[in-house]
Amino acid sequence: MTSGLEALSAGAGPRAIVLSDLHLLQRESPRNDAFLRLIESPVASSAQALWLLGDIYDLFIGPYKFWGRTHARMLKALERLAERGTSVLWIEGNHDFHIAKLLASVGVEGVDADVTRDFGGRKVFLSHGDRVNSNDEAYLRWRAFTRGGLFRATMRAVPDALAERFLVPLGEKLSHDSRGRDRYDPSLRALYADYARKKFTEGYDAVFLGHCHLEENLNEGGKLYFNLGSWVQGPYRYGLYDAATNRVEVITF
Ligand SMILES: [Mn+2]
Repeated sequence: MTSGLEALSAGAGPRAIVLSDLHLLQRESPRNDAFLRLIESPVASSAQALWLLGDIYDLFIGPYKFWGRTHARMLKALERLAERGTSVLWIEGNHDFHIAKLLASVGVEGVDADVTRDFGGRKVFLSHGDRVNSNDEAYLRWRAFTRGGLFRATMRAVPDALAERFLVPLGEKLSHDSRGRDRYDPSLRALYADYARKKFTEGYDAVFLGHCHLEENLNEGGKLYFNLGSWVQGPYRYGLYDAATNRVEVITF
């Protein structure tokens, strides 16, 4: 049995698998395969929740039917998890959005917003984290445009076949461009930690962010800030959050 993918034994509190910024490709790859193995594994079906915090794919946007075909195995696996009682939440990132309807069709909650959860008595804050850096005005404008009604209506107006002809090569290009260019500003580390501390003062016990690709697993005064980093360079791993201890164990598989 592969280590890290076995079923969880009964714990004192609920546990959640946390993933963000995997930046999976449009086609089969070892990285895509690792994600599929994880969501098809006993560890995923024995966890109470699976939290996907955005940018799971390098490009996965729009309400198109062809995604149902190209991502059939992934969607089936998430559907199976939801059916077996793992609560699956997908917070949209800046590489995967306008997918809530597609996700709802397989029993997965897709959200274009920050999420507050009561998880085993812990007040948990979940976000992609792309609005943490309020100095990045160009990005925030782009974000507002791509999430707005005009962009959404334009995407809806594009026929499925045309979207596939355009989006799949664009996704491959994005993945190619981002290879070897995964260096993020280290000064963001302090900015993100301070953002988490602000959430602690608002009463949150645990704060989960992604986006900045800077791995973090901070415990301060019983509070937790966790960021998985990204899979672009690092090993294939997930965060296992235990509400009983309010800590995350990073598990490489
Ligand atoms: Mn992002």
